[in-house]
Amino acid sequence: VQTEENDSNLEEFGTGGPARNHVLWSEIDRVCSEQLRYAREGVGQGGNGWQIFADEGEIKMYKREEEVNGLVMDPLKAYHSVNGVTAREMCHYFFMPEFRNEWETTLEDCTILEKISSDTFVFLQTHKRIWPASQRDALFWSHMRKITDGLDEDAIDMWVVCNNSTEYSKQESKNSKCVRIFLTVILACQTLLPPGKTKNDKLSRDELTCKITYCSVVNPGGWAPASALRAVYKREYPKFLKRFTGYVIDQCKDNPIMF
Ligand code: 6CM
Repeated sequence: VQTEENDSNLEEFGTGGPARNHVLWSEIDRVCSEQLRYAREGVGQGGNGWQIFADEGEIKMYKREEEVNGLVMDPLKAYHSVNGVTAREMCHYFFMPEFRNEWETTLEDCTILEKISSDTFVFLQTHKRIWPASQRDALFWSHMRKITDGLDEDAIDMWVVCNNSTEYSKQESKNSKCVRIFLTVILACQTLLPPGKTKNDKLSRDELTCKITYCSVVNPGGWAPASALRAVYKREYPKFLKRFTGYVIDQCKDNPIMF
């Protein structure tokens, strides 16, 4: 039987593989580690500026209000927990571009500029214009990896996807009126099983729990009215997290479990 573990000829997905020789690799590796450390930091008891702005069931969303030269750059940290899917499945649907249009409601166009390796791509994404601001686009690398250290005590595995803007590819906007945004995003997921169960047991999907942390910082790249931008984020982030996780649960429900 060929498995990912015993076949050294197969590139091991989630370890960087051939991306390790790429000029962006040291940045990708560093930013992923920094973002993971940041995702693991809690939001405290309100003393350090995190304010809760969405609290619906398992979803808890926090922001810190920050402006740089009048531009809103509020960091966002969100927590969620869903049943029926694994950490790898959650990250797979976030990372793979063929599914993005199904859950990403702000997207107008998504182009892959470079496939660095099976777990590392460079994207140019054009987002829908939101009145009264100019249209925005983003050029970023995206990397999915398996995390083997520092897992929560109750977790059996962990996967992350990290997206970070880059200027390495000097691709012009598809629409000359677009303003380029700069983003840093991490989706960090851990799989939990009922006590005593392992992934080698025969499991049903209702025994799976996926614990999610999502962090993002978006620099709007140019002027956008602060109150309108905050109103957009307040509406769009909970919508994104609900829609995205619901989409993954739905896609996975009749498929074999992927760890
Ligand atoms: O992380 C998310 N999606 C990823 C895959 O698409 C990726 C993209 C992030 C882009 C986030 C910025 C979108 C907002 C652009 C509009 C700004 C216009 C301001 C006008 C105000 C009046 O990391 C999910 C992103 C969910 C965003 C709600």
